[in-house]
Amino acid sequence: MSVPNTAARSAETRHLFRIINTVSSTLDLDRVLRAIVDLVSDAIGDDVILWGCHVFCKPAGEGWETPWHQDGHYWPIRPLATCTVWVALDPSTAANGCLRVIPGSQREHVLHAHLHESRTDLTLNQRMADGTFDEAAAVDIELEPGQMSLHDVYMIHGAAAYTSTQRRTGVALRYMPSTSVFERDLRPADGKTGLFVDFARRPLWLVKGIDRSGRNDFEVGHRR
Ligand code: NI
Repeated sequence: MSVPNTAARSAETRHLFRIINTVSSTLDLDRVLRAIVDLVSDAIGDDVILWGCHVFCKPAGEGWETPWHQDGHYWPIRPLATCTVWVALDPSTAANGCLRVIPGSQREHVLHAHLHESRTDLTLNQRMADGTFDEAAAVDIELEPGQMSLHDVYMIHGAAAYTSTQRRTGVALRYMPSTSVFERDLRPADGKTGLFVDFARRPLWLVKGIDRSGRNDFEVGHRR
């Protein structure tokens, strides 16, 4: 996410609250979320844990580039597995820096080396080395508000910088199969994003099936 100035940030916050109020008052969210979990199940199996939810908001004219990367580089889930659901709240197009993916790059389940990037106008400071994949194969994932895409933890993806007047907002829901374990003590060695993420206190929700691993903790991080 880019970091807008204070006035822009408060305007974006008000905008997000308006969206959330509108969505929650006009949709049967429970039904929608169950339908999403069923789609995720098709990809990762019948036992599903929700472990993350991020709102991304790139204000008009302030969209930093997200360098090519694989999410698995950053996350303490072993065996590594996650399906991300990206739900568009604004139009997400090539013109305003939509998600770009390298089709099929997830198939071999290989995490490629990432290099430190010293540029400060990026949303991540690690990027894949040049020559490790064919950028010409990239596909733009263009979405209308309410549409969504799913991508695997190994998929190579990124987003171009843009100066469009169209804001781009979306919600990313992160789901893992319960055959994997959210290892709270694990600090992915190279996962330096520049942002502090407290994996030790991250709450988990079992949203379908049972905890197949028997090792995931569904108490930590929840408010009582
Ligand atoms: Ni990513």
